[in-house]
Amino acid sequence: MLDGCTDWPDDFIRRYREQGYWQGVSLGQLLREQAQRTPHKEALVDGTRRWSYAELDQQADRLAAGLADRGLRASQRVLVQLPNIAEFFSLTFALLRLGVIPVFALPAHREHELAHLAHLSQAVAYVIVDQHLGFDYRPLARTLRKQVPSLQQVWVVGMAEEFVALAQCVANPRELPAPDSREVAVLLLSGGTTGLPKLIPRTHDDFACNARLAARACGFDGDTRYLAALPVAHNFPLASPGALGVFSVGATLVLAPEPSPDTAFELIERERITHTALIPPLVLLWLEVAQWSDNDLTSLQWLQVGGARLKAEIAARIRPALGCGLQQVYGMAEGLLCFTPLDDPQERVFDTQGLPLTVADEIRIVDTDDVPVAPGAVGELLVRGPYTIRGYYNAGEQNQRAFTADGFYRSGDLVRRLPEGHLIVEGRTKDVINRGGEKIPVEEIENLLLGHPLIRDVALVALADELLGERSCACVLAHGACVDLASINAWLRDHGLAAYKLPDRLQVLREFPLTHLGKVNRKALAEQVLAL
Ligand code: AMP
Ligand code: DBH
Repeated sequence: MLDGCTDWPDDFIRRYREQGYWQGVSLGQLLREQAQRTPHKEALVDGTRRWSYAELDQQADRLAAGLADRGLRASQRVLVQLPNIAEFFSLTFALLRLGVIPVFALPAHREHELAHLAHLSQAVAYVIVDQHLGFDYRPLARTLRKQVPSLQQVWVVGMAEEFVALAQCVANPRELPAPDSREVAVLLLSGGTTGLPKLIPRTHDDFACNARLAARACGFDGDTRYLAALPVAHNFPLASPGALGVFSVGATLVLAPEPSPDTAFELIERERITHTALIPPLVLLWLEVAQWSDNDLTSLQWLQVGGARLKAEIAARIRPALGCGLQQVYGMAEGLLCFTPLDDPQERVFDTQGLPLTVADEIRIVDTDDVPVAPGAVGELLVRGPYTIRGYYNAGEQNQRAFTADGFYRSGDLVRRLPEGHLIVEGRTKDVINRGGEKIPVEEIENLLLGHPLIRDVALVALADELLGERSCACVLAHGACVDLASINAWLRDHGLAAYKLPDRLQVLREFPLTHLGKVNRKALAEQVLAL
């Protein structure tokens, strides 16, 4: 395995192969096999461009040959920062076929994160688009080149200026040795709202397993038309089941340049989209716009929602407003994926984050001493399985903390398990405000406040406090009329909340700061409120 990565122990490797989780096929081969089965089927749609499976396969081969001519070699890393465009996939499959490892940055990342990623991965090249949504990536490339000596080449989709156009990096396809399926295929970014991202090595075998089984859990088949509204560099729309899930069943991927309802609703109507995936804040936006949109959304069968806890009140509004079913997705780029089964009763779909994808996902729910909690009690989720990593890339010391001695990943998520196995995410280990020793469960207060008629959305954050260590601030987006702390707290008390859990402060805002993927950035929010 690639240096700096932690392999599974031999007995696990044997078991995952015997049980068919790992099929010994590289991701590049998967596309090839699909292109042989359904060459003329539409693989992806990007604006007016429509590529069949044969075309996507060939574009990848031509780029692979051209990039090999430019000196790219197996196991080198390439920093890829592309939005939802067709070239994301021709390039990715080209790199996969060369055994070159893409490091997927999000389009929203800037110098600070990119320099970190380039250093950490020792990337030899950086791939960008000239411009996207009004942002020019070329000045960013100039800065990065100066900062990171390993970055020798910059390839640009579009106008390259002093760099090299990706369109120039093509050559006649030639036979290339297929990479070993046990090798690292891609490096994903760990999310989290604090600190700089860590790199997550995913192998061909484990990532293919991830996408194939997720596609099955979501009912993808050849008739599926999936809209990628979230940035495809992220694990959710990339492989959970996302684009790779689409390609694993010969379905069609439609790319949206950004996830606004205006753009997405047009595409859903025009492309007869059947499935798409969102994070909760976008669900809210889509629900609001759907009220007055006259786009025809009737083709939409399933909306997958994940990335952060979806509130049951909002879950209940999805079918009435959008006319489709809800599937909750609880996942992490480190591996484990959970989905609510498509035939689950409504209360399970609204109130749980689903079942782990496979019986081989070993789940432990533990207290702060790593002792398993009683059945049904809340604890930290630890996980081990055929598509969950055993270590971050080049992160010896962090790995000591993030993994147990027997290879379980410490998710940092607080969950509980229902008797049937469904997991409910109750928060993160740090998602409790410790108010002078009294613990305030953030989600509980947020859920309550969400029921207040004047509150549209809410995030409860911890503010540093000399006396108490931390105190709580309810940051709210309000419906027009004014809200104040006294009336909110009176209302919370009326709803039976213990006095120690009442927010210490209320801050009405026009919007929340978001992470690059669009989750509420609690750290930035707390800083913003403190600065007011
Ligand atoms: P990331 O580190 O960006 O891969 O984010 C993974 C984390 O997002 C998980 O460990 C959870 O904390 C959170 N997450 C993902 N999906 C859900 C969900 N459906 N409900 C609650 N939290 C989620
Ligand atoms: O939040 C996530 O990282 C996430 C959510 C849903 C994820 O990685 C995934 C599905 O694969």
